[in-house]
Amino acid sequence: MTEVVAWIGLGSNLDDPVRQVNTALVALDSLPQSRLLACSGLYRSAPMGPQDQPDYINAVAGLKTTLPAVALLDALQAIEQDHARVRGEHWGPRTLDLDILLYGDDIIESPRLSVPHPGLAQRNFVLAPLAEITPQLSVPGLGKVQVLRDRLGNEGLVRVAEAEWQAGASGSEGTE
Ligand code: A4P
Ligand code: MG
Repeated sequence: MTEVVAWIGLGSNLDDPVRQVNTALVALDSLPQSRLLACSGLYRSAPMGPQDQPDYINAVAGLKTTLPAVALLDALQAIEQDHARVRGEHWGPRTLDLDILLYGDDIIESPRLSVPHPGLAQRNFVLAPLAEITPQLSVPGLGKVQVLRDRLGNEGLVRVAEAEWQAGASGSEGTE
């Protein structure tokens, strides 16, 4: 079975987002045929899309896995369901969103999956945590993560102090 490194984007802006992201990381590490290789720090980011929603907590994790891409998507959606994710408005608030940013260097265009994730190059809340853990990685068709990250500014983005997220601090949801 082929082993690949998949890069997963995590996002939450409801019901104690720091806790949602931390428990999602534990769930990722527990997936079958998979092992968590790396995870970034947490970033607080202004919402993209509708503005009448709380700030997000975003992070990125690297997962070594032999799960095929669609099986990985199924597993991620099951974790989202465990986190009481209710699919509502497009780009609307959510307890947990798990996106496959990259699956090895595969390019996938299917009804359920677009990989690399189509928003990757435009989102500083994805590229900043990704560059923190794998700056030299090449994104198929787009180039190096660090170069892509450097093209974007830091607008709306703040890295959360480790003392805050390691304590699983609550009260992180909001618009400070
Ligand atoms: N899908 C296709 N490709 C992928 C992929 N690479 N990874 C399909 C995961 N899913 C993928 O997703 C809808 C469908 O996308 C899935 O059923 C899957 O088959 P969803 O999570 O149900 O819906 P969504 O998340 O509302 O839509 P979308 O377009 O995925 O939104 P995004 O791009 O995830 O953006 N602001 C900040 N600051 N931080 C955020 O994290 N996130 C969003 C959601 C909006 N604003 C944000 C943030
Ligand atoms: Mg999504």
